[in-house]
Amino acid sequence: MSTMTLYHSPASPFVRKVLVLLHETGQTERVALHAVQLTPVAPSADVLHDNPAGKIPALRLADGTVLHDSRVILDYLDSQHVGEPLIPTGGARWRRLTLASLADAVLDAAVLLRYETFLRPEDKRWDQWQAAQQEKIERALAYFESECLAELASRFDIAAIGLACALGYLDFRQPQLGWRERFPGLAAWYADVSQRPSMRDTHPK
Ligand SMILES: N[C@@H](CCC(=O)N[C@@H](CS)C(=O)NCC(=O)O)C(=O)O
Repeated sequence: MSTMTLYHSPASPFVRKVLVLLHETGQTERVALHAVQLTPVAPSADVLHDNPAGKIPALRLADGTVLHDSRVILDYLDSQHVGEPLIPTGGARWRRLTLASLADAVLDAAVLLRYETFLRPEDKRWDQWQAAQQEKIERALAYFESECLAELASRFDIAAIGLACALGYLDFRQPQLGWRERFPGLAAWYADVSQRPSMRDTHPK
């Protein structure tokens, strides 16, 4: 039976990270989804009630406590299962959290780019700002490609979940970036992890 409620949109890559972790740790049944639609300029009243920042994901626990953002929620949910933690507790912890943070930086830039092109009126757009967000994405992916392939392949943990959701979001919202051609190692890794049930069941739409 569900004891927690997750504010959810099937397009949100930050929400997807939570869903993938729930799936990977066998906790899907514990969380009910509360569908919302929101943008920075059209917030959801329900979300605002529970998260003054107006952002998803936010997770309401059985006792009414609300957790946000995705990093906090992942940390909490990872403490709620008996399997091997997806946020390592040993020496690898800080490295893996740092890689997860870099994956989140890709997502932040990609979500901002999406808002810039989808929400901002055309006469107010700023090409240089868009280019700078795109460069952030490219620098981060170049680092993952040149430094992290073996680490990523070693375990589908917090870092790998973050990057997989980020690459899935680029495919969904920024396909014109053509990241696969420039980062073939990441493309091969992503093709592999995309087959996991947790990734297949949470495809953005
Ligand atoms: N750092 C946050 C980012 C969450 C985020 O930006 N979510 C987007 C949806 S993908 C959102 O709620 N946007 C609405 C807004 O920015 O007001 C997290 O990790 O949860």
